[in-house]
Amino acid sequence: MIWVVSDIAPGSSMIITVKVKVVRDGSWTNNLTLNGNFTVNATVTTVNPIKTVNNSNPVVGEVIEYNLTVNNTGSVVISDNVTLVDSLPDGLVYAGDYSVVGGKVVKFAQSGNKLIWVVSDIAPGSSMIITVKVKVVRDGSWTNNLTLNGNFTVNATVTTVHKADLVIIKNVSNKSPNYLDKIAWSITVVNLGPNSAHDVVVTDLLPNGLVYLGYDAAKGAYNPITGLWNIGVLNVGERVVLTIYSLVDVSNSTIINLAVVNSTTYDPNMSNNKDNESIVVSPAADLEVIKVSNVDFAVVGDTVIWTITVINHGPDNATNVRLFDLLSSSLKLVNFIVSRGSFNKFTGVWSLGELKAGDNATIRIITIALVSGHVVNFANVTSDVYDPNMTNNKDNATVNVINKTIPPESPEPSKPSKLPVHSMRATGNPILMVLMACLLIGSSIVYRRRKN
Ligand SMILES: [Ca+2]
Ligand SMILES: [Ca+2]
Repeated sequence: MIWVVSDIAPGSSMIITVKVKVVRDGSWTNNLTLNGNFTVNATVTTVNPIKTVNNSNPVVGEVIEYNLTVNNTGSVVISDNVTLVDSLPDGLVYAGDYSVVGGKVVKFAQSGNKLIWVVSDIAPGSSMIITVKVKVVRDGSWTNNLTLNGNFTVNATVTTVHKADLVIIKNVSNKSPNYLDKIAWSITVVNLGPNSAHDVVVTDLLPNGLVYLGYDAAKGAYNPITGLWNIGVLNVGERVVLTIYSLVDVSNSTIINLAVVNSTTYDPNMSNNKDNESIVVSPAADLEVIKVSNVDFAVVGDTVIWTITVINHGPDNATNVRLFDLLSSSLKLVNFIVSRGSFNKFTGVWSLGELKAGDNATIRIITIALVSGHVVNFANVTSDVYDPNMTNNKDNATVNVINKTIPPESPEPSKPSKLPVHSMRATGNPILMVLMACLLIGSSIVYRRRKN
């Protein structure tokens, strides 16, 4: 800007007042030159506010520190009062403490969410730093504005990290159950903090080979279809347990059961959010014995044939199958026929070897009844493979043997046909029977005549 002036009276001054606008922070020296010789200047100093925070990712409840810095970038001391207004957003509250380095606080006031400092005495080239403590009270992203003299505004933003380290532990009541055993799985979830965890969900779907029976949970509900256990909020230090009851419906296999915990709250350590437990199920074979005799009644000296069938109902092959059938001393072994394996007539052990699932085998033992009475013959089967149902592993058959020389007791009316026919020959009187029959027929004829 150039002015050409004149008419300045002796002893008086001419004053030109010119308005300029400060467009950048800094220290600006403005030179005035008169006729190209005299140069005078004036320097204006601007202040440069800066706002920083010591932790831009705090958690709720944490006290964080903001540094409000006012730099004097000029060459003169800032002696005018400078007003700093710090506007705290919803999620932050003043923690009741601040400290100052450099400069002087003329006044401090708190008005609502605003913290107001009036400061001065900031030396050139130095800074005044106000460190103010605020507490994070709500989750969110919070921008904190600092305004200097109503003009300059700077800000710092914090985004809360609400975090909770969840841990899941899975156990099983029996790591090596048998086929059709009932086992219980326990899933424990713990919140190690530092915050409560929200929308906590465990995924634990029973794998194939396990039949769901029911569950127990002190908190939340388990859905066996989706495998989701909705826990909801889990507070710091809180521990919850889910027990899932199941039936082992598979054999000869290993089952791995996985459980995973998740939450909408940030988890700083995901390595402990899943756990699995496995079970090893041995092979199983349900063997059944069926023993029958060819007769229910016999006379001493008669032949009695015992047929014993061993069935493997599976689900797996049975190995080293042995049937124990030691004959009663009332019987004399005549012969035997096996569909497989070998029978030791002295020990009464029929060794079948392997019996595949669904297969069956038969032994027929031919005997002679030696003495009268109830002759009971037991058979019992075992194998090296687990049998889930031992109630059908033994069977017996009974034959009533009567002596030829002793008259029979009155035959039971319900089972007359069971009596051997030839026993009548030993004790009955055919002539008497014929006479009685004639008498019955005669009386019947008389009765009919009277009716007519
Ligand atoms: Ca975790
Ligand atoms: Ca069985």
